[in-house]
Amino acid sequence: MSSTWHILGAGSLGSLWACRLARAGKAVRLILRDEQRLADYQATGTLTLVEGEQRSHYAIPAETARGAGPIHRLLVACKAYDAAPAVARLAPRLSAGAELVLLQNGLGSQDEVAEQAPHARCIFASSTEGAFRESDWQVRFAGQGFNWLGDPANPAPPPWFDDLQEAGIPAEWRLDILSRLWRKLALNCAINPLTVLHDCQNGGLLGHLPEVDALCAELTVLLQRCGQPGAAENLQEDVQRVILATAANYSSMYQDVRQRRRSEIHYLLGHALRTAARHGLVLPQLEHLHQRLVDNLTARGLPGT
Ligand code: NAD
Ligand code: KPL
Repeated sequence: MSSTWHILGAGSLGSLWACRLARAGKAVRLILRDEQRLADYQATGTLTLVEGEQRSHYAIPAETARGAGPIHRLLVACKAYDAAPAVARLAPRLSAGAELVLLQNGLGSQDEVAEQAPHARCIFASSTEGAFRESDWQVRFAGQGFNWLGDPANPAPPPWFDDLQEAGIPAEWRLDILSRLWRKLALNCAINPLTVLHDCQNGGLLGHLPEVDALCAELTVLLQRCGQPGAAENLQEDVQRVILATAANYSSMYQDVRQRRRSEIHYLLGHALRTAARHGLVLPQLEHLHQRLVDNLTARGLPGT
């Protein structure tokens, strides 16, 4: 089986992973959105990774979904709302037993992707690394972090897992990946929407702690009810710890909204509320937060889903 890493989405995280894998000598191919993006990339010919003052250039081959040849290993590095449609376009090229690594934040997109690729193995990832695009085809590695990977359907790590260490991508294989993704989702639900509504850095929420605590209380009930008691433990303390540790940062949702990009609300707060509804739970604080956020996004002319 080919050991090529196909990278779907050459945005911030996709480029960060592609450059590090290429630097370690792994075979990497980018899959770009359309012929226009491919022509743009080919005019430049390289991806640039910026780390501090250092700039490294990698001539990684690229194609579109219409390229030829089977795909055995695919890193899905699109936003959560783009992941399933992007994988659907590639479905005819996925080999039997193909492995997909899903980098999306939040929950819900992983199941949407699995529906489009029923014969593939879907490996879920939760990342705290930070990267952003300085310009087209140039990504800055902005925050050291970590990656947890796991497969809720199969405890065995994939045979290529050591590629990550060889590429300097910090990663651990976890049997409790769903718990990690739920915990991150809960942190994001307690922090990110409020930073948009109060127009503040994460640290600005120290002035709104009763509101944060009320959300944490409902998120704790939800996590316990939906079979994720581990993700519920000490949530309120952890949220306050993250607010303090990231006080000077703007949340990812704040940045999306500021840059007039669609947010991933559907896979964060939206997923929390859909799960609550399935369990017959009424969570008034979270529902009110969701409504305020949708109103806020709509008033800015941004999608509320
Ligand atoms: P991004 O917007 O920078 O990159 C996504 C890329 O996917 C874009 O280049 C877009 O053109 C491309 N894309 C969309 N549809 C496509 C298609 N059909 N075919 C090919 N390419 C397609 O997003 P990002 O910041 O890298 O985030 C990706 C995911 O990782 C998100 O769910 C995000 O929440 C999560 N995440 C990001 C960071 C970070 O620091 N950037 C950190 C942790 C988690
Ligand atoms: O993950 C985050 C984000 O901004 O998306 C933190 C920093 C934890 C805030 O929720």
